[in-house]
Amino acid sequence: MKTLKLFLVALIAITVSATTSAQVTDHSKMVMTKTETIKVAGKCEMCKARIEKAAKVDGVTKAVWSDKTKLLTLVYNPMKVKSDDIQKQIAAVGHDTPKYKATDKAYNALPGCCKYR
Ligand SMILES: [Cu+2]
Repeated sequence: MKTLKLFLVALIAITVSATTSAQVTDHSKMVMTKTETIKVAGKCEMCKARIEKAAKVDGVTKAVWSDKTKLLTLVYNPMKVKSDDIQKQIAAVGHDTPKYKATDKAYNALPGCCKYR
């Protein structure tokens, strides 16, 4: 009887550990994403289209900018792309970000309605 009890306990232990390791495997398959909100200078709907297009580099799954709040919400895979790299791309098309400022050349190339400075 004692042996049977021990056997049952061992069986449960094995089942539990098997379940746990299966969950660990599932976690490793998950895609890591990071959500970040950054301030991006801009004015209108044209800016919105330009900023979102520039922000959608490889590894970025979502980029939404609001002309009211001037905030860009990013969802990206930090293993693939860094926030700095995304900000560089946005600055390159003429829009200031907290870390990177657009060059005068890029800024001057913006249409009149988009001049935010
Ligand atoms: Cu604009």
